[in-house]
Amino acid sequence: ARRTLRRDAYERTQRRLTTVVGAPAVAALAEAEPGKPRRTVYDARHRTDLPGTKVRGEGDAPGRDATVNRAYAGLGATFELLLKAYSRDSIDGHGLPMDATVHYDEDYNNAFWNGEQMVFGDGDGEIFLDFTIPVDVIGHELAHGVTQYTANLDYFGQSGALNESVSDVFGALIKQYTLGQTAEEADWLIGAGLLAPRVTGRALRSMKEPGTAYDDDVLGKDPQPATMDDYVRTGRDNGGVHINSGIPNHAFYLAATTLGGHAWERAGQVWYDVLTGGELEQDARFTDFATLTVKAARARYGEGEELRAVSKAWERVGVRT
Ligand code: ASN
Ligand code: ZN
Repeated sequence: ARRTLRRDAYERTQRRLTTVVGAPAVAALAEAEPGKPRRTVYDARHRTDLPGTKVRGEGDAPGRDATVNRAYAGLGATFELLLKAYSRDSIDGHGLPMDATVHYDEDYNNAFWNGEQMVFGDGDGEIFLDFTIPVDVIGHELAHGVTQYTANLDYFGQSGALNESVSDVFGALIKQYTLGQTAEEADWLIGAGLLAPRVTGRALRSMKEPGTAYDDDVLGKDPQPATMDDYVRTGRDNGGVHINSGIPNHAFYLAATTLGGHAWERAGQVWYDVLTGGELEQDARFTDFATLTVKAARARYGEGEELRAVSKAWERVGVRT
């Protein structure tokens, strides 16, 4: 039922967008202070009405609730990476206010982007802790917003796995940017610090070694493949969107670590160019995305190591370019 609600909100946003696109005057009006985030954090107080009660607005001092402060900081870090690395003004590129609700529902074991805002559960404490703990999870949900306003990849099958992967890629980049890490220093985990102490595992996913993030009695084993040889055909999870995302995730990891240095700079730029460049179709398959990354690497950096690293990365995960 919740997924349906989320889907409805998402589609409402899609319809609203159609009326806004082509009206640059409206977008311009919204840009009160370009280059500055406009964050609001709400508290759902363990209920499910959104957005809930406003508890921290832009420029407000930190309060006593660490969850609120983490959400606020995570939105800020995401805004900063988008602006500094890609000259993008917020999620929509036009200064969209960033809203997040924390303490959603009781023992809620997830976080999501509902088409308009981020929503974070506290976890049940048995399997998951507070979903605002990993900054890459905050970045992941915000990146769903960026995807919605750009390539708008269909959330099913390979395009859905690409949608998920793009969120993991930019989630990981936000963490690395925040910590000032190079590709070789990064852990390439999504959701480190989120698993409750009794769960046997390190994180939700590993971009470095998909399929090894956890192996637990309750959660089972991390089902992610790293290459096309292990692609999972399933009807669950919208056709395995959180499963097969391991393949493009690993391709990004390979490209970024081959290049070295800050992953958001060259590998991240190539992925960002594909996501926002207007050529990626909503129903794109892995090979479509891969081909566009090769084209984007060549367009931005010429016939050099970037092009070679990107091509080789896809070859190693078994995706044709
Ligand atoms: N946290 C999940 C995600 O962003 C929530 C979901 O919709 N499956 O992909
Ligand atoms: Zn996601």
